[in-house]
Amino acid sequence: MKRRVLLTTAAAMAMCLGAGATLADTPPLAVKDSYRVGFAQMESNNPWRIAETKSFHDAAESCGWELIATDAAGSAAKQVADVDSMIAQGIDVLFLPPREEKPLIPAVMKAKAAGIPTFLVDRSVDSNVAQAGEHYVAFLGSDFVDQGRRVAEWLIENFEGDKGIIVELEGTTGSSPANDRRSGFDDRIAEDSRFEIVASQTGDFARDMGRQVMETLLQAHPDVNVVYAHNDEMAIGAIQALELAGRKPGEDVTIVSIDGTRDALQAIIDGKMGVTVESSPFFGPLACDVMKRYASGEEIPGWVKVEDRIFTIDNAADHIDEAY
Ligand code: GYE
Repeated sequence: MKRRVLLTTAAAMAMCLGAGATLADTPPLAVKDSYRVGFAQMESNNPWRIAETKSFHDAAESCGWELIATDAAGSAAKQVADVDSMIAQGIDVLFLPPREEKPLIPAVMKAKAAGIPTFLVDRSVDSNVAQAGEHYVAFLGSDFVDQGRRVAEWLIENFEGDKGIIVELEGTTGSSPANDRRSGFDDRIAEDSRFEIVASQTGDFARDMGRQVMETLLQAHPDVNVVYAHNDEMAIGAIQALELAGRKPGEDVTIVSIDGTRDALQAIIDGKMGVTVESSPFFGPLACDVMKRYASGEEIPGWVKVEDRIFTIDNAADHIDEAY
């Protein structure tokens, strides 16, 4: 008797899933003129985040979205709650930049359970727990390990001193760009014996915290002559702290970073910063394109990779007008 029930359940499941489908498939998306789209932003405390949110609002107009955008104000718990409320409001599709790798996994799982296809944008989640093509459709974003590696390579080629004493300002603890920008840079720089990382501490991707952490680390390591910040906002904060302490960024301290904000390009033009590897916040058009392709049944790779440029004194002035 028990066996018959099991068989019946299996047969019913096979019918629901249809030919070729498996339990691992992500929810389908209908082809429609207009979509109700959720964009659950994590915070709005820096130009990068503001540019990204604006890019989604612009895409909403050109792509025919009814956009529901929220701001979790730096709280992963609020970001999960924001996704809950979007699910309740009947979104067709979710774009989620997960603030941290693990705490946002419940939001990804709930969206899938509610039949809503999810695209992770700009940051990813822990791949041991949630996978592209199964729990979410794809991750749209940069190769953060490569960004860190390219910063290290620029430093190896351009640093002129005998000994590079490095302070590293890390991004938000537990976030994919902080984890990967650290490993990409640290692994590459370890291959050159001129360099030593004497301190590595989080500045939460924020200018103010970058400045404060730099102030403290300067007292413990007054001989620092390189600062690697995981984003431009912290680099600018570090420049402020260094100048306040009488140091000369660009002369006695080399500042290297990632993003490509207007302030960073200006700092490069002013000779205070050496390099910033691009990490573009303009995800709206890509989100529109990938979503439409998914709806039409096209197979989307698990990682839709964004290619990044590199900004130095050679080209910063050419790009500052388009910067944010
Ligand atoms: O570098 C930073 C932002 O997740 C790629 O987050 C993004 C990073 C970006 O706050 O400035």
